[in-house]
Order: sequence, then C-alpha cells, then structure tokens
Amino acid sequence: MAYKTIEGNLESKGLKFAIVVSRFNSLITSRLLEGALDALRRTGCAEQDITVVRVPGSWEMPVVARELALADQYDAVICLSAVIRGETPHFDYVAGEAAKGLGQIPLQTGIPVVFGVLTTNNVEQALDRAGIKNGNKGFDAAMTAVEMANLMRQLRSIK
Ligand code: INI
Repeated sequence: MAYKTIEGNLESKGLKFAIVVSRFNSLITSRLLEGALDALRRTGCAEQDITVVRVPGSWEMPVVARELALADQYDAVICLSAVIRGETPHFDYVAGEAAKGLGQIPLQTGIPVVFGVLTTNNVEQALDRAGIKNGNKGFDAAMTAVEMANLMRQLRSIK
C-alpha cells in the first residue's frame, strides 16, 4: 500500500496571521516586515486578515506572541526582529530569552509561532538577510507560517 504524505500547501487565502515586529533595529525589521507582507499577499492572503503588532524589542516578543496565540484569532504568529551582537553580553540574554520564550508558545497553545529573529554579528550580516544579499528572512518566515497554518489545519481534520 502506498504511504500517506501530509504537508501544508502555500496558499494563504482564508487564513489569518499576526505579525509581531520589533522597533529595535527598525532599519532591518522594517525590511523583514515588507518581506513578510509580500509573501502573505503573494500567497493570497487578504489585507484584512493580517494584523501587525509592534513591540519595543526582541525581549518583549514572547509575551505578546503568546497573547496573540491565545486569542484564538490567528492561524499562525510571525515574529520578526534582529538581535545584533555588540560589545556586551546583552546579545546573548536578549537572543536567548527571545528564542526560549517563543519556542514554548506553540507547544502551549498549538498555534505555530515562526522564529523570524535574525541573530547576527553585525548590521551588514543582518541587512544581507533582510533583502540585500541573502534573501529576506521575513519573506521566508511568512512562507513557513503559511505552510504550518495549512499543515495544522490538515492534521486537525484527520479523523
Ligand atoms: N532588542 C533587539 O530586538 N535587538 C537587539 O539587538 C537588542 N540589543 O542589542 O540590545 C535589543 N535590546 C532591547 C530589548 O529587546 C528590550 O527591548 C529592552 O531590553 C527593554 O526590555
């Protein structure tokens, strides 16, 4: 007997998304947001099905993403920020807590939370990943959100 494959498609018509975006490093994060919006629009998502929530920095993302996941309004939450290594250990605390906090939310809520958080050594590396040289990680994060939202719908419809 042929095996069964389950995977999410890349159509976002009828799905709802929340995008959490940080103001910190806004030169980078505004580009990540543009990339994410481009991906959602191009996969068919209606403008009124997209909610953008702005937060001060990566540190503040988990509590806000959790609230959105619990709201029962969104098929996926997309988190966009950039943590850039400086001279102090601040980077490790902020990046570490953001990753740890965001990682727990899908497990607690069943709503996919996509980690569109850049962690780079300098601004140039971040810009490269925000539409300059190495693609746009905001676009990639939104495509992952679309796939995961569809996958979760399929898994929930299995009888
Ligand atoms: N927040 C970021 O999103 N990226 C950073 O690189 C960063 N650095 O390096 O400090 C950063 N700090 C702010 C932090 O997220 C909080 O907003 C702040 O500590 C207030 O709680």
